[in-house]
Amino acid sequence: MDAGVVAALRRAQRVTVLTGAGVSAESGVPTFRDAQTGLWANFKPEQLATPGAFRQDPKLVWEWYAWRREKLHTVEPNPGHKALVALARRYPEFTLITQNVDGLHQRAGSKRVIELHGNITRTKCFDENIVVPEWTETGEVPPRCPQCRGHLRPDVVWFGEELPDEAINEATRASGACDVFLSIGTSSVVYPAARLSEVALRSGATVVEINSDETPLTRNATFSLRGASGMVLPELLRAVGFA
Ligand code: BJW
Repeated sequence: MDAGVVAALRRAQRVTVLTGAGVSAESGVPTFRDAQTGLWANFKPEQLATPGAFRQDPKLVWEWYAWRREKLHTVEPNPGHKALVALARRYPEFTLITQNVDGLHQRAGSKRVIELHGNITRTKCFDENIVVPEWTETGEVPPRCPQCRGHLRPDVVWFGEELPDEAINEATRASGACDVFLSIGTSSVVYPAARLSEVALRSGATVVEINSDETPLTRNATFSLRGASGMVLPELLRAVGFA
C-alpha cells in the first residue's frame, strides 16, 4: 500500500468520497460503460438515459429501468461499500457522495449519502417533476401519474438534466473543504460530478483515485491506486490501522 496515501489518511480530519459504478461492480451491478448483455445488448446506456429517449420511446426506457430495478433485488453490498461505512466512523467530518442510483451504500449501512444522480427505486412524474410514491397499476407501460395522467419515470438524472441543487451544492462544498478526497470506481467523464475532484485539488486536498483502470483523473490525482475497490479499500483500512 502506498505510504503517502496511508500518511494522508492518518493526518486527515475531513474526508470526502465520490463513488461511481465501479464500487458496485463486485456486487454484480454492471457499470454504466460496460457493454450491456441479454435483452439490452443492442442498446447503449448513454442512449437510453436521456429525456429525448424517454419522449421517443417511454415504454422501452421504463422497461430498461424496471429490469435494472429487479436485478437490484438479487445483489448485496460488497466489501468496498462496507469499508466506506467503517472509514466514516474514523473522521469528525466525512462526506459520502455517490453517482450511483442503486442504494447499495445505504444498504451497507452508510448513514448520510449525497445522491447526485437520484435513486432508481423512486419514481417521479415526467411532466411535473415531483416524486410519486404510489400509483394504480393498469398494465399501461409506463404507468400514469395519479395527479396529471402524464407518464411516470424513474427519479434519476439523465443527460442534459440539472442535478438536484442541494446535492450538488453540498457535494461541491464538501469537496472544497476536505483534507483527503477519494475518487472511487468512476470513469470521471460525466460532469458536473467529474468537477468535484478538480475542486478538491484546487483547494489543496490530497486526491486519491481508486480504480481498476486509468481515467482522465489519473494523471492529475495525487495518488492513484489501481485495483478493484472491494479489494483495495479493505486493504487500505488495514494499512491505516482502521481494521
Ligand atoms: C472499477 C471496478 C472495480 C470497474 N473497482 N473500479 C461539461 C463538460 C462536458 C460535458 C458536460 C459538461 N457539463 C455537462 C455536460 C453534459 C453531460 C456530460 O457530462 N457529458 C459527458 C459524457 C461528456 N452532463 C450532464 O448532462 C449532467 N447534467 C448537467 O450538467 O446539467 C447542466 C446542463 C444541462 C443542460 C446542458 C448543459 C448542462 C447530467 C449527468 C447525468 C448522468 N446520469 C447518468 C445516468 C443516471 C441514471 C442511470 O443510472 O441510468 O449517471 S449517466 C451515467 O454516468 C450515470 C453514472 O452515475 C455516470 C457516471 O458513470 P460512472 O459511475 O463513472 O460509471 P462508468 O461506467 O462510466 O465507470 C465505471 C468506472 O469504474 C470505470 O472507470 C472502471 O474502470 C471502474 N471500475 N470496476 C474499481 N471493481
